Amino acid sequence: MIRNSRLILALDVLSEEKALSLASALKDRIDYVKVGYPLILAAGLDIVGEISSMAPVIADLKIADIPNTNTLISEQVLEAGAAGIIAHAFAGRDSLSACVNVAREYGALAFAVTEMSHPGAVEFMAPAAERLARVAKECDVDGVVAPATRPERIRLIRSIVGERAIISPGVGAQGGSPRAALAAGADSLIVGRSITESPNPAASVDAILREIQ
Ligand code: NUP
Repeated sequence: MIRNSRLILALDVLSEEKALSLASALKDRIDYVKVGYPLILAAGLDIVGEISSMAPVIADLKIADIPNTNTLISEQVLEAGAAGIIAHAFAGRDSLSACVNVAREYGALAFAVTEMSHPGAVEFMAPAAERLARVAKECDVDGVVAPATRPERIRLIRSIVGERAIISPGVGAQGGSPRAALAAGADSLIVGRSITESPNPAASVDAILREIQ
């Protein structure tokens, strides 16, 4: 099932039926399905287990609370079947470590956000991104999230996190180039709307795969 496509499908749709049909149609072309608040709030936490039966799920809850609450959130979503979680690094070492510790207990992956992909991230996150990347490394995350919209930032974050995975959202709908993000050092691309809103999602995935392989 895992094809090492370097593609993570962001499934930000609001219908369980649409989510399951997209996951089923695309599962052999992608490495992970990323689900977040939109789908989990709309369809319920069980959607994590349902999609996990087709492809491993990364739960993008951008966990950013006190350590105890982070532990409880991580446990809930990993118990539901997620293979990975995404937390914010800005809540600090203790909060991020809480997520990493729970991920280890479940044999799951833990990712930390260093700098987000949207324009507003340059206000507060970009100036702190290098420190956030160092915190992520010190907390022994498996990987970090860095912006495909600003490949030069991926390059910088790569110089800090070394061999750890970099997963990058922001291609397609947010304007980033898949090839530029990978050339800058991203390991995998997180792609949502340019696939999920396409009239032919499988063809859209194939077009991205052709572009990056
Ligand atoms: O910095 C980030 N930017 C971003 O877009 C961190 C994220 N986790 N994301 C998520 O990636 C976002 O919430 C969405 O699920 C996906 C990008 O989707 P799209 O812009 O390709 O539709």
